[in-house]
Amino acid sequence: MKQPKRIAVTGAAGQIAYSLVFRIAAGEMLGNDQPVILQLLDIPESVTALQGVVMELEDCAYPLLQHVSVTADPNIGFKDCDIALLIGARPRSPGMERNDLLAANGEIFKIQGRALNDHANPNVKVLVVGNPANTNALIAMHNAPDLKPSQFTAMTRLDHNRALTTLAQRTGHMVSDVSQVCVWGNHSSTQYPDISNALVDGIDATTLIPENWITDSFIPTIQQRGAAIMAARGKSSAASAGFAAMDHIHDWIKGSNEWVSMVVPSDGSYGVPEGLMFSFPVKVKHGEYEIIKNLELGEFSQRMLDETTAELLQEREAIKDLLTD
Ligand code: NAX
Repeated sequence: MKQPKRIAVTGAAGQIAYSLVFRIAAGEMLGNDQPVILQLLDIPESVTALQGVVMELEDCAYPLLQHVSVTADPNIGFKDCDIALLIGARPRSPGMERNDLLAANGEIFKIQGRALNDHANPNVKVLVVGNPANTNALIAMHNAPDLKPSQFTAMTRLDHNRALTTLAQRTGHMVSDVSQVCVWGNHSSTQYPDISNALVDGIDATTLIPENWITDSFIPTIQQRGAAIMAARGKSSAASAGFAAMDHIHDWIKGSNEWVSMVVPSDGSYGVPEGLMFSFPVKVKHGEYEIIKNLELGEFSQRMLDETTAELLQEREAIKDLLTD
């Protein structure tokens, strides 16, 4: 029997976590031979609700689930964790300006970054889901000086998965026929879902679709998909977000020959300022991701990258007091 992996989940009483923790316990994220310990973290007001989640987890009698703990203290919640899924975040309340939201979340991720630094397994892999995800990850990373920046990532895998399905549907193919799509930049409406290198059944995708479909339909559909789900369901995406988080961690740990999109610290590739948390196309081998280099960016792609980079730089400027090195 393998040693159990400790998985910390913040925002564990929320809707994404509710669609995720049962699947992790079932072995869907790390494999059906990997025992897990779940360390669930939320704010004090939600601890009672979390006790209910624990009872439900227990009632599933998962063979792989060794233990579940509940806390509102990040120093306890992150203790020795191998994987940290930072899902909890402060939602925008009425009258709240964008910068107020950045600051409110910034405080949360500053504390969590420090707690990860001090208490997590030194090789912890961190995925930030809570919005604004790129900048929250930047803050956590800067407040964890003993961990490597490469241990911090944020999630654009949901956007990536949306791009795969949208292209598959448009070309009348299966999702498994589609490869080399990617999402660049911020997990926001400035993100650039890019199919200029995509293949559908080995064929250049851009030869299978009219050019204006990309700009008039594909890009805005992916950029606005969260809002469309909210309008239809009355709630934001949860099951698909939880599934994307599992995809992200699964591929980061187990590897992926296929291109995937991950928000990672920029190494200066494609002119993105070094250290900015930016979504790139990556490949993952032996638990390490590598940004795919030397893709040719046309004028349109470059403009899209510049726009999303400018937004991320503005976000960084708004929270610069929370970045300690
Ligand atoms: P919910 O409102 O259902 O749950 C959020 C949970 O976080 C609540 O239980 C709340 O008490 C908790 N929380 C708040 N502050 C906390 C703190 N300091 N420590 C621990 N827990 C804390 O939201 P849910 O639908 O689960 O979404 C969670 C986050 O994911 C939101 O920020 C949302 O915007 C973001 N999303 C990110 C996506 C991505 O692709 N990166 C897609 C889905 C989602 O929109």
